[in-house]
Amino acid sequence: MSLENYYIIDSTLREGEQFINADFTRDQKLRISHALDEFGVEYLELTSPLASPGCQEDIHAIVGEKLNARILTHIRCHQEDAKVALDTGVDGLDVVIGTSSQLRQFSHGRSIDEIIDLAAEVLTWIRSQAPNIELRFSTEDSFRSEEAELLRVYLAVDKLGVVNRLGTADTVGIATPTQVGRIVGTLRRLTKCDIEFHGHNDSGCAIANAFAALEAGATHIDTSVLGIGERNGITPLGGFVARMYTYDRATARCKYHLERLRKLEMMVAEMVNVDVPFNNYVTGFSAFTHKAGIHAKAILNAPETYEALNPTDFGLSRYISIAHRLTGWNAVKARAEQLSLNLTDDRIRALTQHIKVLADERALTLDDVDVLLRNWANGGNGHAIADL
Ligand code: HCA
Ligand code: CU
Repeated sequence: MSLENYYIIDSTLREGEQFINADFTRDQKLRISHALDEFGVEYLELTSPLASPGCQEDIHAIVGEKLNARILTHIRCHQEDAKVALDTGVDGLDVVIGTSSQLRQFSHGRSIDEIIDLAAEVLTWIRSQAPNIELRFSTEDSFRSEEAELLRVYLAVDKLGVVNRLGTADTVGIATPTQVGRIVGTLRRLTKCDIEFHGHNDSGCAIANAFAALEAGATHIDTSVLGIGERNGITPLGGFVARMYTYDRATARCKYHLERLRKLEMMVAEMVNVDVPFNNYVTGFSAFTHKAGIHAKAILNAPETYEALNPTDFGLSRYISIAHRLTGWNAVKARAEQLSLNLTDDRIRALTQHIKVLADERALTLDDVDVLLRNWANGGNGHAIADL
């Protein structure tokens, strides 16, 4: 298996705009577009021009920036929507229609045969109007759709010979990697189109599902910065990139400016008024911290022992915590060296035991340990908390 030819369709400005706290201004959309383009995502997906007059103008503005990323907009399977979308000058249209019984019953009310007829009419018309546009057809709620019906829709669309890409969407976040692999794998065998996966994260599988889709032959993955979207969102850009980096570091480093990730996330987090979670992929505050003495020792010898991601590739640095009772003398010694203090290994070992005893009694800070190190380097060896 070789997963070098994958493309990110970042949907922060479409799915992400559906996040409860997102109300992007034009200026914010332009800043996000530029930051994503500089990071290196291959596509930006923008909210439908039918959503509001402002959204329509936003698309014109972003198209006018002439970014490297290709610009897509996302529309319902309606000729009227397509007409307006084509006038915006985007590079591609992402057309979607629901195929699950839930969506057919409670959303658009069409049968599978009617969906096939409508898709044929709209997609053929788009192609006749725009021979060079990138055209994608996706089924909403693919993974709760009846598999035979779903395939009937995809194969009918594929047969039209007018779309570049078929999209699969785990709209309610219930699919498992095995299920995604099966549907995408079937499409891979039966069609020559590119295949896109869009996965929600309601049950925590969005990144794993995206990876399973690629393994099964998908070519395009939808993401958003910090995963923002409807409810608790979709595959997060940073987490997806971390996944691909651990699979093939060289390709991820070559495709994307990884060191720009943190700034991009901080910017979007501020715009939508959320904090970056402490355990966020790559950029969470504890992502490169090490605590237990055994870990610290190995990290000091060779960081890759306990780090699958190299923080410096992301413009970040690791932190070894020593002010606690799980600490080890190698880490304490490394700190003494950082402070240019002269202590023999025996003294460092004794001080480490002392730190453990103190830490059993109360929480310590790095400052506390630094004071102890300096005292001991000056000949002291107090055994009471009072020496802090
Ligand atoms: C939504 C639609 C969608 C569309 C995905 C796609 C989904 O519910 O807002 O176009 O492939 O999750 O099904 O985002
Ligand atoms: Cu979605």
